[in-house]
Amino acid sequence: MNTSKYPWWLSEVVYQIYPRSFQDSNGDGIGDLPGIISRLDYLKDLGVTMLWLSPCFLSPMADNGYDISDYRAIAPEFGSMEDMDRLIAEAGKRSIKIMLDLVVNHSSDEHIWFQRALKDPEGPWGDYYIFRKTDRPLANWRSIFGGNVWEKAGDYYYYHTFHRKQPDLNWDNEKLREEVISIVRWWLDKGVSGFRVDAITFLKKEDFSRNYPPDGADGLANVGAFGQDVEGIGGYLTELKREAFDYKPCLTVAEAFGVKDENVAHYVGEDGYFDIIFDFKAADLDYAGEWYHRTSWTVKDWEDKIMHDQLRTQNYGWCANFIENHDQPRAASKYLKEYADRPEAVKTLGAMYFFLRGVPFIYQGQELGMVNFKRDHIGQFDDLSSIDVFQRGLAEGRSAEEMTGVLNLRSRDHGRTPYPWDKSRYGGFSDHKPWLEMTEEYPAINLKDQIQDPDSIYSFYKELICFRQKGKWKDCLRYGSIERYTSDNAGDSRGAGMDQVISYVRKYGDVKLYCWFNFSNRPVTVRLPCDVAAENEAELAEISWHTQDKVDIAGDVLCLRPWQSVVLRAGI
Ligand code: TEU
Ligand code: CA
Repeated sequence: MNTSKYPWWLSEVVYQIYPRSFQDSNGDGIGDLPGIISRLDYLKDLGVTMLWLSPCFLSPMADNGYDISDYRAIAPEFGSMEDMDRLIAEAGKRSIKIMLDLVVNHSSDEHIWFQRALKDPEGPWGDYYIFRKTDRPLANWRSIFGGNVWEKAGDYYYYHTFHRKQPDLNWDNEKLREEVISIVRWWLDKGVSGFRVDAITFLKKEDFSRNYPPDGADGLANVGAFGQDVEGIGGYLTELKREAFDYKPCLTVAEAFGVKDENVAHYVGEDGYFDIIFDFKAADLDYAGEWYHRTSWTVKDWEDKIMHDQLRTQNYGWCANFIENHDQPRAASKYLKEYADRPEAVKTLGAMYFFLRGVPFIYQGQELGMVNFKRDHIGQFDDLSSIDVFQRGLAEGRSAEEMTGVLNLRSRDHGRTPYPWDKSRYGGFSDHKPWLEMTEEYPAINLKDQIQDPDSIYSFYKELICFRQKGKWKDCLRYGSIERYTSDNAGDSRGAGMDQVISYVRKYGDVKLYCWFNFSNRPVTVRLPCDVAAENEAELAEISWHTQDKVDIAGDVLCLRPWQSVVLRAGI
């Protein structure tokens, strides 16, 4: 079939790097751009084709770079603009593209625009931000990192969705929008191939005069619950696409919490504001609203959330598929819980999301099956969100011990510990004490051991990437449609039920793939669909892909081993 009608970026496998924690090159305990350059051969070998770098621009680092004070400068701890140019060029030599993080809902309060705005809130720079002359906050909205969204500055208050050091930019101001467009074009001219667009659903603000029912002891209401995807946002985003992203070919992926189902059509697809968006319903299934409001989710709840996004998006475009990022705990710990250290379970987790419809993203360390750390007290955490949630938990009457437990499940630091290259002191990340403690697992989970072991999680990820890029079903995996699929349990009472299995079907032309992923420690017997048949071992080998020793089929019954993934092609 002719595949040239599909977007080029469906052939990408994106790898997210958190620059601070990937590789230190100059012994200051902080990862940097020369460090990334020194590891490009590794990334090439893994098979990824695009690198998304979390922000490495000039920043006071209140939120580790998500507070930018100059969009056209590199933070000195990460290197220089020459290093960035060299990274783009060296990656390019290896056919690896670079995607930058575009953080334009807010800037740093140390950005020159904000410094000027503070001096004259009524002047032209003041209008780059959102200032109001008032003696109290306009309403009771809680910012994402705690406290009222309105922060006092002299006779004025200014608005911040996130931390007070991250004042929101005023997208109603045409000059500000022109600045953003010119920043995007400037980086495209430098040779970057994509943007991950931060917190974009917050751009348009809800009516400031409206109070919401408080949802916490502080009397405030979480702005995330009502302040996203607000009517009118489309004007800004349409312009951003037309004037900035369409300037040169690039892949745009938006961090889009809170997009309403009926608006997905506006956000993705050929006429959408972006190419693809991240949906967070599956990623955040373990809590409701607050990290300390834990949920007891089931495999079926998880599958429902995944398939909801897959199916709503399929009508218009493609998904951005991920199980980890720099704001999330480690996927093995979150989804597999007490089985997080079982390589076969981690592999099935990888295969399940990798074969979904859309572009796969891998977060650094995920390919090693990294797990959450366990810390004993709040002083060991760096992430400002963790510290805020901890304090709010205490104010809600929870104990410090309980809240430390919550952070051990949810802190954003889990994904940010230095990359464990080997089992030496500081894991080959640095020869100096790193900015954030290593996870205590690093001697056991490190790249050097895994790269030498053909059965390791790393080797499995490499195989997964190769299978999607070059395997016999690559067109179906890249371009095929997706449907839910519920098989009949073949009724072996010793096994687990179908409720422990995630399954779906991918279809492209005359290729149809049934995919099953057993998320249980017990076997599951499945009645085979009638269009799957193999007379002998050789035919079975032709139509199957699986994890673990073999596909176990007897008659019309497939027995999934504990934590096994099986893909069967219909017909022969
Ligand atoms: O995240 C936006 C966001 O809403 C998350 O911070 C989410 O609320 C959080 O994971 C739960 O605590 C983006 C970035 O990914 C994040 O790292 C930044 O801190 C944030 O924007 C501000 O730029
Ligand atoms: Ca360094």
